[in-house]
Amino acid sequence: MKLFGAPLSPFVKKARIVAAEKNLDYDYDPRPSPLGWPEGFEQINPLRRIPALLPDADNPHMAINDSSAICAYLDRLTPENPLYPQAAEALGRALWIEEFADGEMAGAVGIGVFRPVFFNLATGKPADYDAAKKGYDKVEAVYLSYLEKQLAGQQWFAGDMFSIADIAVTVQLYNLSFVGFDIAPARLPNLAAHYARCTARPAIATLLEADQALVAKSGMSLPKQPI
Ligand SMILES: N[C@@H](CCC(=O)N[C@@H](CS)C(=O)NCC(=O)O)C(=O)O
Repeated sequence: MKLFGAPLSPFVKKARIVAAEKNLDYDYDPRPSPLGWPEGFEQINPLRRIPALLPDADNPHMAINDSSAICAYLDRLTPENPLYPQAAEALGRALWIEEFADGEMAGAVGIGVFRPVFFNLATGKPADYDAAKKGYDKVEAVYLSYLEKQLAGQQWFAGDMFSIADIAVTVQLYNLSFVGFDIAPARLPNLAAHYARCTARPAIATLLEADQALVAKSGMSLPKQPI
């Protein structure tokens, strides 16, 4: 199978974390990105979004698009390390938290915080940290504070297992951290501990290290922001 999409996309990262947690091999094409699409990518995903997955690399018309669809597909490929709870309530909670993180929250993180810094720098403009700070304040007030409460008294978001919900939240927190906005443990202790727990997992740590190596190589400066 072949997975498409730039590594810094949180949705691509979600799919890559699931593949890594499940010990699945895949070919990887990192080229498609909101900053540039390879010719013909619409044949794979008419919505022109990443990630996209071809179970059969030679058949672009049978793609599975959207990270949620891709992750559920990958989970079913092997019974090893299931990432979706079995019990109805825990499954429902996992899918809700995944949707919460992937939907409006991802928009607020991506457009409000990540883009004013990273897209500006990647296109030769100065980072707009004023806009990003405003964006971050909204993300914390509306989304992170809700997630903090959801973790009260529990290690993981859904039931007692690491699941797709934990991955979906982690990739969003990572994109905040990537552009300098590390969540404050004093205000969000449960979420900060959860993030540390998730990013210590080898499947996740390896991918994040690869991103940091890319940034170091590019010479881009992404200073930590006081929040
Ligand atoms: N719900 C989709 C969202 C995918 C998405 O929006 N990806 C972004 C990159 S992070 C994208 O492809 N954006 C296209 C654009 O901005 O033109 C998923 O979970 O895969």
